[in-house]
Formats: sequence, C-alpha cells, structure tokens
Amino acid sequence: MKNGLTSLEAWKALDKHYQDVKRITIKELFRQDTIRGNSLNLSAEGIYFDYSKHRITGKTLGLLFKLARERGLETKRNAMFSGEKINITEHRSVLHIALRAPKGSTIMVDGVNVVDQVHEVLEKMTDFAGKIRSGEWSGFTGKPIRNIVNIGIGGSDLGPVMAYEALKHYSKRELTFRFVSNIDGSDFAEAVHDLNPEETLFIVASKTFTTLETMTNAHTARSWTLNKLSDEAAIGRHFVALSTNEKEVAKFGIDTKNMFGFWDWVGGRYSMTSAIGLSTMIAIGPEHYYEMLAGFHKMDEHFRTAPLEKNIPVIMALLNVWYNNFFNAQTQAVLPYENYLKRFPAYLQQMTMESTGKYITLDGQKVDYQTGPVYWGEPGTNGQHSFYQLIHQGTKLIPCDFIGFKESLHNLPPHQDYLMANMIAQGEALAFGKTAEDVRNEGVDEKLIPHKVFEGNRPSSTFFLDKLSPVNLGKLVAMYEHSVFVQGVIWNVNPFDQMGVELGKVLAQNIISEIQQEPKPARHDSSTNALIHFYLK
Ligand code: G6Q
Repeated sequence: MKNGLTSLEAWKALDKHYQDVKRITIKELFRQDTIRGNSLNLSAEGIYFDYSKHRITGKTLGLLFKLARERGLETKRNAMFSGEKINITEHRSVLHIALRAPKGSTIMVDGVNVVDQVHEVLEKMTDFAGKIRSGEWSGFTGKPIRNIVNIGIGGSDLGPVMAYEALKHYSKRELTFRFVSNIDGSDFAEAVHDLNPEETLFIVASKTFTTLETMTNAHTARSWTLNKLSDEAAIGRHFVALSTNEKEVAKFGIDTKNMFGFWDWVGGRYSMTSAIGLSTMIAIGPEHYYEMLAGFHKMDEHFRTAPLEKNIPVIMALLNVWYNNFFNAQTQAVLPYENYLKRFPAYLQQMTMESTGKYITLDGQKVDYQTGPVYWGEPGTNGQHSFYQLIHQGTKLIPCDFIGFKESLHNLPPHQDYLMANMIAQGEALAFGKTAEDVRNEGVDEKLIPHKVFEGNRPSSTFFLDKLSPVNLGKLVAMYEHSVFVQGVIWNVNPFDQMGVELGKVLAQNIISEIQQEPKPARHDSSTNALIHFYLK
C-alpha cells in the first residue's frame, strides 16, 4: 500500500482479474478466438512482434494500459525525452536518446543543445576510425595498427563486446578486436598473448576513469607497451580514452586530444551509442555505425510517439509486470535464434537487472511488491539442448522472448530454415504442449505417459526481423532500453542509478589494503577473517 502501486484502481482490478485468467489456458484462448495470432501482434519499424501466446485477454491488456496511465507513463516518457532530470538520485538528465538524435535536432540541458555536442564527438570518432581503418594512423614505430583492445568493464565493456559480436559480419576482418574487462590478470594476458605492441591500440573506456578494474588493466597495458617500445612518447600513439573525466585521462598520460568525451547524462549501461562505441565504429566503419544509430533513433521515435496500445516496448514491459507481479514469475528468458547475438542476453542482463533490481522506490520507501526479474538466456538452438527442459516441464513459469530473422547472413541452406523452424516450434510447444491422449495415441507405454506429457500454457513473445543488420541491432537494443524504462515507471524505481554495486567495491578496497599491508588486521566477521587468512597463508 505504502508506495501507491498496489492501491491503484488498475492494480486492484488486475489482481482480481488474475484470479480468472490464471485458470484459462493459452490453448483455450486460441480455441475461443481462432484468429488471435493475427490480432495480437504489432508491426513497427520492421519488427514483427507476436504477443498472442500469452496468458492474457483483451481485458488484461486494457487493465495493463490503464495501470501505465495511472502511473503517469506518458508524462514520464516526455520528461525523459525533454531532458528533465529524471535520475533524481544522481540529479541527472537521462538522454541516451540524444546520442542518436539526428544532426540539427535540439535537446536542451542546462541551456546547451546537447545534440550539437553529440555530433561533434561523432565527427571526431569518424575521423579517428577512418584513420585506423585506412592505416593512416600508425603506431610509434611506424607500423599500422592491426589490433584494437578495448579496456573497460560493465557498461563500458558489455555494449562494445555485444555490438562487435553481433555485427562481426560487417566488420573489417584485417583488424583484430579484443575486450579486456576483468581484474583477473588472465583476461589481459590472454587478450594480448599473440599481439605485437607495435601494432596494438588500447582504447581505455571508462566514464569515470577511476574504476579499479579498468585502471589496473590500463596500467598493465601501459607497462606491456613500454616494455617493448621503451619510450613514454609511444603512449600517445597506442592509447586513446573514452571518458567524461578529462583530468584523470591527462593524469594517466593520455593526450586529451586523443580523448573522446561524453556526459553525465549518459548512464554506463545506456552508453553503447556514446563515445563508448568507438571500437564498434572502428570495427564496422562509420557508415554502418550511423545506420545503427538510425535504428536506435527509429525505435526511440516509435516509443516516444506511438500510443501505448501500439507501442512495442510498452507492451513488452507490461507483460513483464503481469508475469512478475501477478504470476510470481522470477525470471525472463531471452532466446535469440541468431548466433551473432550470443552476447545479447549478457548485455540485457546488465541493462535490465542493474536498472530494475531495486527495492527502494523513487520516494525512498521500501516496495511491497516484486520489482525486476532475472534476465538470462543463450542463443537457440543450443539452449534447446541444455536448459529448455526446465522451461517446458519444470515447475517454474519462465516467459520467453524469441528473436529471429528471416534471412541468414550466410547463404548456407538448409541452416536458416532449420533454425527458424526450431524457433517457431518452441513457441508452439511451450504454448500448446502435448496431452496424455496425444502421447497415448503414439503407442507410448502407460507408465511413461506422465513423463511425456507437456502441460503447455507457457508464455512467449516472438520478435521477427528481416536480418541482423546494424539498423536492426539498434532497434532491438533501444526496444529493450525503453521496456526497462516503462518497468521502472510502473515499479517507481530509478532505472538509471546503481547504488547496489557500491558496497562490494568499498569492502574490496578495504581488503586490498589489508592484504597488502603488515601486520594483517583481523577486523571482519570470523568467516571473512578466515578467508583473508587462508589467502595470505
Ligand atoms: C552501468 C554501471 C557500470 C559502469 C562500470 C564502468 O550502468 O554504471 O556497469 O558502466 O562500473 O564504469 P566506468 O565507465 O566509470 O569505468
């Protein structure tokens, strides 16, 4: 009651309505309305979104849209797009949408048109990416750069890795790309083990330029470079920075001419279209990069302008709320049927879980309802041979997002037909299952029948696009970004801060200083003390 959500008219009505819907099966819904599959779908910006295989009726949707309106979604959406400081815990605007706004448009923050600033940086990135790709930018000894190593973590890593993997088909194959994030020295060691420092460029990607993992890896990279090139002047040819912190960049020894800036209104996990995208631009080239930005922008515009009833991110988010809060679903699976999207679930994990994994509302109160679900997944069909068993016959309700493409990027028949047939079949099997009668008719032994029955009634959405391209990747990412925003609005949490990651960082710093100093103080609980002792022994 205390946060208002559960006392809203629409919420109470949904609670009541759930009692009716929980008894109806998807099979029954399709029996009652044989063209349900033709009506509960949306086509927007080249994305076909089928949401008919859900445990919803027209009334469910009506109530969910009412809930969104009672929560002020449209006003809050406008507030984000107009640059209001909606990240209230950090007193910041939230303007990743400005990063893909076309040149010449206007979004004002504190009296400045940020779109102009965005395009200034984009032009600098374009110039630099062109020089690396053409070989014009050479290393300290005159050799062209062949290897690009992005050093960053969290939001300064997951977007670049995901985008590189997703768009590898469009990348310049003569260049090698590596991504170092972990504080574990193995990450760095493996990334550079076959590289020549003379041909290697390090992109140090850190919004704050103070993150322990990134700075430790950047210093190791510096030593690795100097070990071979033995001249401080080499750093200027082999290191660039992506950051908001000019002072720290200069302190590290990177010429701020080689720094690509962004702004405090870009959240880490929403930063892949800021300067943080430099490795992506070098890999796929500026032209493809601009296409990706155009895809983001198309989805931004769809989200901003489409009525809630025709708005893909809004419907996705409301379905999440429906399962999370009424069916007590704990997780949401994301299952791309496109191998290039193998890091997409990991990318979404951060975007969603760091955004809505919060028990304190914007008003500083503890929620009395569930917030963000766990997002997870793997590409199909691999997942089918590992964890799908639990989705089909386990005791947990796991709504699934299937993502498929009509065309493969490789002309290798019959692969694409088999791949898409599998994706479509999974949605069908999850929704409609297989009855005991069907199994019996196959002549299965009576004792085995219960094991072979599929209850079905397991919900899924399917997203179909023509092919995995830069523009479509942009649309997909923005679609999830805006869905997260809507979920944040419904649950009244701030999807743009991440206070929950701070405590572990502070405690790690304490333990670092303890294990590096003599004598070792033992001032933790007995378990933590014993672990430190074991490590030092
Ligand atoms: C994302 C988070 C977090 C952040 C990393 C890296 O939204 O803020 O994942 O991106 O901690 O931070 P820096 O870019 O400042 O190094």
